[in-house]
Amino acid sequence: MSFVRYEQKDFVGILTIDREKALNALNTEVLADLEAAVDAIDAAKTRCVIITGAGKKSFVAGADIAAMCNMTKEEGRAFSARGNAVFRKIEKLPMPVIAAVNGYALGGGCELSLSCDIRIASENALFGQPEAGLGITPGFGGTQRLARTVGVGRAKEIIYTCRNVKAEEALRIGLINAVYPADQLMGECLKLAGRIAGNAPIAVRQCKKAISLGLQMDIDSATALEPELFSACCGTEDQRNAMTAFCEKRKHGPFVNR
Ligand code: DAK
Repeated sequence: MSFVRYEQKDFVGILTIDREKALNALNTEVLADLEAAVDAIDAAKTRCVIITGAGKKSFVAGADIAAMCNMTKEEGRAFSARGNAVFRKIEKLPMPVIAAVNGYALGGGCELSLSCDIRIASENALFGQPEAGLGITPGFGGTQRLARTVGVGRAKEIIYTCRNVKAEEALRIGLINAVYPADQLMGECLKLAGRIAGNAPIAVRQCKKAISLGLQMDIDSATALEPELFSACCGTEDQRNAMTAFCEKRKHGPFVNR
């Protein structure tokens, strides 16, 4: 039995981490299933992915504490490298990924949400990096992506104090993009995903690349990257059709990903 369910709704892939009795905590089996599910995404027909947690209480309550209890230094290094590799794979998916954060997003859960492009949360969502209180550091990219998302000072304060961040504050500090009542979360995420999927897939993917790669470069290299990604869109069927339709003052047809 897999700890990750995958469902395809039109152009949107929905990935649900399903280990509800442990609040979807990540152990090696869950990480393996997550990686297999990510690897199996059909990039040709998937224009946006949503990641969420099973149940009403938790997105992911962190890495599995019981599994980490007696880790040796070598095992700790391997576990951290494993999680980082899977989360980086999610971050590098060609299409946008939305985290539908439906409750606890602690430790590895917060880190998983940070490897997604966009975070949408329910009102009961709770973010935090409790690792220092457990005698460890965040090991799945939290020290890097939280600082890049909310700024260095805020990230350090959240990580050093291990305090939890409620959805309302998460919205205020830019950790999430929007917050909705729990029963509306999935509907709103599907709406957002549908809106993304309604745009030219090749162009959206080049936009993701431009932002994600460009942010890691100096401004000269980053602006030199833009013409390359722009030119990759030129001459595609979708670009020609959309621009011709504009010039002829009519609506273009659906995008075909060519
Ligand atoms: N790990 C394992 N089991 C967990 C879990 C977790 N992170 N969170 C919850 N559970 C389990 C509970 O043990 C409980 O199991 P049973 O007793 O029923 O068997 C079940 O889920 C329900 O949890 P509670 O009974 O505690 O539910 P409550 O509503 O009372 O409390 C809670 C919910 C989320 C506040 C509480 O469960 C809690 O504080 N959980 C731990 C949250 C946490 O500290 N998360 C961060 C984990 S540390 C690294 C690699 C990775 C990482 C760091 C380093 N390297 C190797 C370098 C990442 C670390 C983390 O994520």
